[in-house]
Amino acid sequence: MNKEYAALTEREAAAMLAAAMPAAAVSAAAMSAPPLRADIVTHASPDADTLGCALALYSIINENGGDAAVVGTDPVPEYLRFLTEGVVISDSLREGAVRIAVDVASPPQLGKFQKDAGTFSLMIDHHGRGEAFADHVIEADAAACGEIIFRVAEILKTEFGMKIPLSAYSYIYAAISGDTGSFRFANTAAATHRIAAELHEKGVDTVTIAHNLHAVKTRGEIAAERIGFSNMKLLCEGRLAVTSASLSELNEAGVASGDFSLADEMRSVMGVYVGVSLKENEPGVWRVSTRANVGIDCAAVAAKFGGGGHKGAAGCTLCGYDREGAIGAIVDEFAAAIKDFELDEK
Ligand SMILES: [Mn+2]
Repeated sequence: MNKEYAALTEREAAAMLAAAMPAAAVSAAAMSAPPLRADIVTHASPDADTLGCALALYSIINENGGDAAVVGTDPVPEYLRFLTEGVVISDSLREGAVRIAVDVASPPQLGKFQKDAGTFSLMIDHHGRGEAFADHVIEADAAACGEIIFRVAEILKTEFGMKIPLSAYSYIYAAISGDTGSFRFANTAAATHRIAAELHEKGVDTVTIAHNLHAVKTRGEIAAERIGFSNMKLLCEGRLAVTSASLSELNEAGVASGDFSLADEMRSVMGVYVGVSLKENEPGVWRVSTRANVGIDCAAVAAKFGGGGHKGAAGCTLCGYDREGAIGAIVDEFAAAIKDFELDEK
């Protein structure tokens, strides 16, 4: 798959959408064009950004006489169902529909649609690294794919006369709020705040979206936290916080593995540099997630165990360990990284 795909501007992407939209005041030719049938496809293990972007395009296209569907390979997680309420998320692609991927960096992230990657017409994404599989708008500076969708929506409105419903702006706000951790992560730029301010002025209920995304916890997550905090250990003179859950602990408490993810909570302990959360997914198989507050490279540690990720957030899987062995292996690596970091600081 070495086909060359074109990098498009936001305006070119907007024009492509508008050209097939009956309600758009583009041209007489467009007025007689059949309505745009578009499948907007999210990435596997969907998050607020991919779903928010897909739902925003969906509501814009349908508002303007098109026929859009949101398509995803995995079920919508419980905490995001407030977002998809009232919209059917399909798990199959329609014959003859234009295929648009949002927040998808490369074909494997399409999940079961990976084999269809070559049939996509447009990718809109903000991951710097990836593999383009269609003509694309890729802006690595954007904190969320939702920022790009916002600009495309504004072009559709101002240049092509399309109607943008409030729901689209709300979905875009959710996308941006999700990927910036409610405007707390380092990716949050001045431009991100400016877009958020515009969305606020347009009437988006920012308070409810932020609450649903960042404050609400499921009962499963609360049960997971109970296990996580009671198993927490502070090591390396309080610089490393580690917690873990064994398969039997998860099963006894009826906690789904997906609900146990406490690296961020570990990282929140005052004075801690690195938070680590381990869970046993199968006997002897430990999934490890790590988060750092300071310049400690989680990805480098994860890579030693065949994992990867970003400097501040990474993960790996350890096979054939008991709990103490798995914790010990990870702690040894981070203890060394913390020591190096502290020496560099001096
Ligand atoms: Mn994203």
